[in-house]
Amino acid sequence: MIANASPSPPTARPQPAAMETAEIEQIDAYWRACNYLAAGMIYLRDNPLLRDALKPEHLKRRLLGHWGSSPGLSFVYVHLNRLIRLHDVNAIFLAGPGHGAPGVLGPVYLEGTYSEVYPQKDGDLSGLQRFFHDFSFPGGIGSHCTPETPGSIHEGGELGYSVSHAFGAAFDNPDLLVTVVVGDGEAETGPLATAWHSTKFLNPVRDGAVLPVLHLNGYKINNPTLLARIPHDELAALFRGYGWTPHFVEGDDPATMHRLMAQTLEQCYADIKAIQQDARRSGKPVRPSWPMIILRSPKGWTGPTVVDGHQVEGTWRAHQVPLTGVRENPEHLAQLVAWLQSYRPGELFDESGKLVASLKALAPVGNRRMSANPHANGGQVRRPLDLPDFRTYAIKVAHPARSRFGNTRPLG
Ligand SMILES: Cc1ncc(C[n+]2csc(CCOP(=O)(O)OP(=O)(O)O)c2C)c(N)n1
Repeated sequence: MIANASPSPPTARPQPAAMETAEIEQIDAYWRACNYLAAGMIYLRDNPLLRDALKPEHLKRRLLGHWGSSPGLSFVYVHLNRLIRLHDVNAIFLAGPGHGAPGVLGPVYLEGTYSEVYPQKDGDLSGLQRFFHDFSFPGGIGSHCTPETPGSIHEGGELGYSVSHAFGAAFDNPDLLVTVVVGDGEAETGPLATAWHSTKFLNPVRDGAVLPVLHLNGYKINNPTLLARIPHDELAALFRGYGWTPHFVEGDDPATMHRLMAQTLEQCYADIKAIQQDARRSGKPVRPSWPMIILRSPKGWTGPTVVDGHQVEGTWRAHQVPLTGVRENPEHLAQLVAWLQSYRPGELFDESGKLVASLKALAPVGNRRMSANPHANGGQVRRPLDLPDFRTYAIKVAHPARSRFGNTRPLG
């Protein structure tokens, strides 16, 4: 276990500058594109950019996928993109709630990696149609962050292992920032609750860093979550007790949340760099209090607010498919159109169906894209295993049945 750091206060640094309004509008437009794709994946099999009036035959017969988690996941993703561009960060992204894959697949598609790996889903209109059509479709794209998802090393199907996987990726990887979104439902599993302690084994001299974003959207399928219900101070104290420094990003107004998230991420990144620089300069593997983010945002953020008189946004009803029966119910169909159009796809995609150039420029390029990072794409970072000849470890037995040897030590 790593020794505790001395209680000296961290060096004071200037606060990161607040985002300008124009930049907020840009990042919000990129996030709208992500949300449009997430909803499109769940509902549409044709007419991907609503260039024709939406008809029942354009819709999937079986609606599958999880909307509720998706806007929060892509919110974190687009802000990490900004951090990567600003500071040339070597980062990867793990989605604990891997069922929210639409919120990850969207940004992965928008940054071009999806089309590079699967050229039949290139970034134009027909590629987009195939991308939507194939999501959660037999033989198509998995409904979770399956291993085929570029940049995914954590599927998130069985909840509970995201933080352990994140630390596994950071150990012995000094340059890597592993960001991991943890669902508040997932956080109630035994494996996840214990994994918060992993900082006790993280050596800032030799290992990379893990930046968890605990996503308090309040519900785990149909039930409220514990961490979203306890008082603020108790929640902060809990994470301080685990050895983290929690930073809160809370609200539902997109512009305010963009500003706050950008500032918080920059603060956390600066703290991580300072911890690593101090440790690497002194060579002392002390255990600091690492930063983490607690993101409290509505479940199904920006989705349908009320359906059939019931509140959906911000409740358990947003977990999976927030509007059902859209092929049969004209009112729901109209509501789906209004929802999709609320992202203003006409402003986000050009004539050919590609993301407009001004937004494309917001993603990192090449291997700095989290979806293209070699650390998160199978087989790209390989070293041959050190496999000595096992025969040389055989025990010489002079007299059978008269000598005693243990097996575990030579095997080890
Ligand atoms: C170990 C385990 N238990 C139960 C489930 C079923 N399950 C799928 S999603 C979900 C709710 C997850 O809630 P949360 O982690 O908060 O994610 P979000 O609310 O963002 O969807 C549950 C219980 C599961 N996938 N894995």
